[in-house]
Amino acid sequence: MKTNYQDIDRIHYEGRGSKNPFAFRHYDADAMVMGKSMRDHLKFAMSYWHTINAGGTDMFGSDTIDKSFGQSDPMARYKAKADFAFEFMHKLGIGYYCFHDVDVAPEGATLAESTRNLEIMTDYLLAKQKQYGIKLLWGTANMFSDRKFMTGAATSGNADVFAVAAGKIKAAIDATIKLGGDGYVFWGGREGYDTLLNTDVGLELDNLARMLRMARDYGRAQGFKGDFLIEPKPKEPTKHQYDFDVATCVSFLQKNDLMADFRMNIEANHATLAGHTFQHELRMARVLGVFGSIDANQGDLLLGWDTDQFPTNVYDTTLCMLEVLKQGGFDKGGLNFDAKTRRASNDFEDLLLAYIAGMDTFALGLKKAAAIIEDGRLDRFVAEKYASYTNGIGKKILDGQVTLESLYDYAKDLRDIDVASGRQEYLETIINSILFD
Ligand code: XLS
Ligand code: NI
Ligand code: NI
Repeated sequence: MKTNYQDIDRIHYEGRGSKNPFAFRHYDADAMVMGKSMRDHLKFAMSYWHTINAGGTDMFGSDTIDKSFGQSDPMARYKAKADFAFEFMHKLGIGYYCFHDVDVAPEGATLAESTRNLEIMTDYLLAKQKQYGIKLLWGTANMFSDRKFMTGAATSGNADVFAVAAGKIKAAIDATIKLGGDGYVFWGGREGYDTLLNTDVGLELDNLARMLRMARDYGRAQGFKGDFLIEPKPKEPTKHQYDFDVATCVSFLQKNDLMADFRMNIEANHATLAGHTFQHELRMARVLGVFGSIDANQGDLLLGWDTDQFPTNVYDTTLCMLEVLKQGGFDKGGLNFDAKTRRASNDFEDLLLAYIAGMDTFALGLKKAAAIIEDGRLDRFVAEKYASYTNGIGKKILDGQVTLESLYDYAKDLRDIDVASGRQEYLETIINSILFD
């Protein structure tokens, strides 16, 4: 199978029978699902770092695909990258993108030089956004790659590093506002530790809170109305990251009085690294009131690291979209493919095929999640499971009309309480029948 990237036209919906690899079988952007178009439900975004920059380097070998786009001069190269990026999104019908500062502009020798380059490039990106009708979903600053961040950024032991990190955040928030971004992400790649023997956890956590507070105050003062997003991840590159999972992040935000401005950017592979399912993290975010955005990918459960694979598991995307539908859809968030093609998938066509796979898997997941809701058996089962709280003593408990003493009196002579079966296997069969019958 050999096709030239340049020869591939825009990707269209051809439906379920199609065997054309460069077509959608499920993603029909204008098709309506539960009263809303698939495009609006899914809000797909392209990750700039993986798609436009990553060349397949791993611990054992160098790049397998050349993404210099024929340019050696740094600024010319970043402009060529942007040209490719927008044409690529246009081919796929993707409406949003996400970036780190260093993904879109060459780094200078100083913060001032890097910021100047970023300003030049955001002018360029803004023109591209207008030309193609594509929007920025979120921006962020890379505070993990450069060697000065080796022991953290906001949580570095070196105050100069803290200052540079703050400056980078300022410049990246400015860029995000200029490009009309709906979110600003904090992924604390190196905000954690490798050993407690050399770490003042209390100071580091307080400094992290100081940084987030300053970012919030600066962004709001500049008129940023979007979400500040924390992206939980338990480990990698550090052994232990402070933003371990949704619940950990929420307790940190609550302690530091930041709940009003921050939500979660939940990544599938980070959830599984934390020992949770993707659905668990989404459910926790929903229940705790911090559901923001999603980094759509999948991990390999046999491996202990972040493989950032394109999502192809329909079961997972179905349960994900079930949570999104129950949330009432995305507010300012979307589905960012924080995913990279495998090192050995090294043609530009593979990039298209990977996005088609991810978009179709989420489109199918959306249809199946809607089918689960329309079917109603799952919701009815859950409603019945908790029915004892809708009247009698259960209602009194929910209404706060009981005490330990009154419950003692109520319960003291109860015998043989009949708790209904959880019926897990039956419920899994319902999901299977909706997915595969
Ligand atoms: C890495 C993270 C990163 C964030 C943005 O594991 O997923 O890509 O999404 O800094
Ligand atoms: Ni991510
Ligand atoms: Ni990741």
